[in-house]
Amino acid sequence: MSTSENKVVELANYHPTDFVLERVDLTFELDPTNSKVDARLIFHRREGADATAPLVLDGDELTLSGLLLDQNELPAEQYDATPQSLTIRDLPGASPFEITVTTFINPEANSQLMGLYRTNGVYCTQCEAEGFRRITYFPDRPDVLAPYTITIIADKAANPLLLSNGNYLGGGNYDEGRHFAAWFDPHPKPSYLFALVAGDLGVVEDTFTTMSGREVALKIYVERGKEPRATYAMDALKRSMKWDEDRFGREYDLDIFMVVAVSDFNMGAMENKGLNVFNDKYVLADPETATDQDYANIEAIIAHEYFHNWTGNRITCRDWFQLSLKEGLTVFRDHEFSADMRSRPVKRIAEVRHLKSEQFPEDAGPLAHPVRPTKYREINNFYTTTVYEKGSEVIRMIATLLGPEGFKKGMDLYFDRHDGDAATVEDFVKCFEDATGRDLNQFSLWYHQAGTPLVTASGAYDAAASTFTLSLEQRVPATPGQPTKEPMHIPLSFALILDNGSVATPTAVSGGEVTGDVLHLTEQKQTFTFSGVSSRPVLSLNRSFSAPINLHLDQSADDLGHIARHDSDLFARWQALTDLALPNLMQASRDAREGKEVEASPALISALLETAGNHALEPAFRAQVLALPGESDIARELGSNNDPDAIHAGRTAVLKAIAGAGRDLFQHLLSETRTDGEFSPDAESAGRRALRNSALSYLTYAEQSPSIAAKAFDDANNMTDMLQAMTLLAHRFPDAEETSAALQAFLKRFDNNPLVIDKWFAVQATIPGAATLGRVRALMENPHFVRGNPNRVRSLVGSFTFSNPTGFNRADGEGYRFLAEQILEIDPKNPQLAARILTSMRSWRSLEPQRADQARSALLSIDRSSSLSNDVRDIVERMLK
Ligand code: 0A1
Ligand code: ZN
Repeated sequence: MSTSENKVVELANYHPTDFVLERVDLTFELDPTNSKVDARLIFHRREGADATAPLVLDGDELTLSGLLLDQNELPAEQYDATPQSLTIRDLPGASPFEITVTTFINPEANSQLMGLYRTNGVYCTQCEAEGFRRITYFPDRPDVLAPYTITIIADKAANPLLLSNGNYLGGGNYDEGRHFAAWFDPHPKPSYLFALVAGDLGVVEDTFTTMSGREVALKIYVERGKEPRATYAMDALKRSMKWDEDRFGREYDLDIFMVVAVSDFNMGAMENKGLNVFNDKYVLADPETATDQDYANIEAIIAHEYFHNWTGNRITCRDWFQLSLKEGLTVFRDHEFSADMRSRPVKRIAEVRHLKSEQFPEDAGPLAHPVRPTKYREINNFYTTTVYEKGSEVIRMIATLLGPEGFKKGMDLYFDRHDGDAATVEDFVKCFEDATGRDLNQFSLWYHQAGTPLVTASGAYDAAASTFTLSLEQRVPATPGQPTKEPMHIPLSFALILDNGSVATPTAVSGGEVTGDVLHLTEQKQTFTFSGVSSRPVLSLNRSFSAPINLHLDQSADDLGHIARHDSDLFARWQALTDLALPNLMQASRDAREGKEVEASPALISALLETAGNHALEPAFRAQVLALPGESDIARELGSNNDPDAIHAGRTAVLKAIAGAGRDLFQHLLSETRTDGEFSPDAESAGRRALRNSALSYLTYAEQSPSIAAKAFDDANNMTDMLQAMTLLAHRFPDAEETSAALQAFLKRFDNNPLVIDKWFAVQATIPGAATLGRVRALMENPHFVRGNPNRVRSLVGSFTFSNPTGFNRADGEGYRFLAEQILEIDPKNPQLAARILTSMRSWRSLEPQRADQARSALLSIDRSSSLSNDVRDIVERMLK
């Protein structure tokens, strides 16, 4: 993983292993710099496998210290060991044999955070995707499943806690101040789900009684003193367990379920069987230090990892090409969970915003790949928004196509048929075909063709014939390695909305399949005709974002306004208002670029203010509407030759015009949403805070003075309000005295809380404008900037490169040079982190020529380095192709 090998792994070369792994027995003697690992592995040769094939085990930076076959030492000529592999020849035929491998590893020196490492004095593992091979030589692939017995021996005073997967077997004192614990996981699992944690941690405990009446012990381990901040996560866990029983009929299957929060972690969290390991950012929360977004993230990620117990662990992936089998499905499940816990339409709006701002650019750029790729050079680079979020959208479409009952039948069959398997995407789709009889052959192209389909639609009403005709055309853009595409099966939810707001019920439809309110677009061009439509309807298309597409449908401001007022689908209302705003924002960017005066459309202003002041609508929805498309959304719509400064200037001018026109309303909203009572993180209260904070944001445009944001900062009694006020101060009035006072006060108050310090860095890294690079460089010298901590690096470097379009894309190219410098610095220590941050340049080709040139030079400067990791090498080469 860490070395820059040139190996491409291809799906077409998949073969099952020659040897079947029956059992795994691991003994760890933990030491910060020299931990001993004894791995006893029982294998037998697979029936029908080549009788002379050697056993080849994977390694990564390993040294072999001992090797036994059935307890006897092996002669040197029978095996070859390198840091990357252990090959053993002349092994028995069908009868089982035992291999014992001894390795020594250095957890303290493991800065990649893959395999066994130490974080704040705690031993912890991360094995997905290929981290287990950094612990011992092993068939480290997801289709090798076995039950594991684990013994952990460690110094008792420093590590009172010794945890691994499965159920606790027992433990006791060992020697010289050491003690041990043994765990057994009866559920056969692949090595990527192995976990070990040892250290001294605090715990929050609870229990859950499953639907069949079994009591499960629940434990969330956090740094000592932080226990009160883990109670929300515990509540989210219990709700997740109950929801998975109610909605999917899935029950938990061990005596204990544990979550451990650590502060150094490359990703969000990891679903190790019975022992989830979390980035503490997604566990710890209290009103003083966590925002509403933090609470929502914790709820979603706790659920996501828990749901993996069935979709990922009980049924795992045959190979890493099938990653979306577990990730797309588990994201779909966590989205549905959050929708049930919160407001479904508001959740859907947030999902689609995220999909469009993260996945659509990936799918439109040099890193585009199918949900089910066919080759990779570095699997760590495929934990992408395409595999996760687009993968989830594909499953949502299956649910739309089959309806709730058909979908449930297919899921039940999947759980029945594949429990205990390492399965494929084809296996999954087949379950829905077999359960419902529906042919999903064409639909499966969603897994195999990359790129966001563009659907162009136009409607025409014929009053004399009482017909409405809808012409549709689809085109899937070329993507790397896929120059031409087949037409897809695109389910489009629709409504024909009449003048009085009711929905037309046509007497007949021709031109293609329509089921309920879903149109099936299956050909490149298709025309649907609806008969018996007595007056001109307004077409609402792709309601609830039933398909992850770009839709071009020319609609008048009046028609969009009609949808915004009348559609029963709140998502469609939000979409209509967005469609009203986008052309205005795009024109504003063009005008700003040409030095022309920017105008805000009166239709947009009145529609927004009407929605903002409409008490019949939930506050969270109104806040979503007021948060107009962002600068990156505008850049995406403009498509090419982008000037981020002009986009920023144009958008700001439109916001100011809205703020000016809506000043009274925003002031009214501010006082109306004031709450002095106790903080509650529930969705409704969070929605009220969101509306209040968008009103505040507009007022800072209308007032032109920092005083209102400074007052909000002083008055804030929770982190959501405080962070928003500090962000408004810093972003609108970076040089004001009030701003430096607030930043200083914030740092002083929270300087012992790393997760809050991350916010302090991120707010400053995202101040718009060219001057921010200097500020970021200065912040890197701040004693709070800890290079080895991924959260901190992401909060400063990542926030700057991903979320500061004007600062990062400075016309002089300094932002790109800064990124190149940082990548080369981070890469030798943590290649995964470096590669991920580098993807912030994935849309460089859509910049105007001067910036694009500068971006290319920076990428080339990375490419020229001779010592890149495989992770960074893979990304930089794909981006330059
Ligand atoms: N399976 C995890 C994501 C994950 C992937 C790789 C990791 O390696 C550092 C860690 C976590 C999930 O979907 O939550
Ligand atoms: Zn996942």
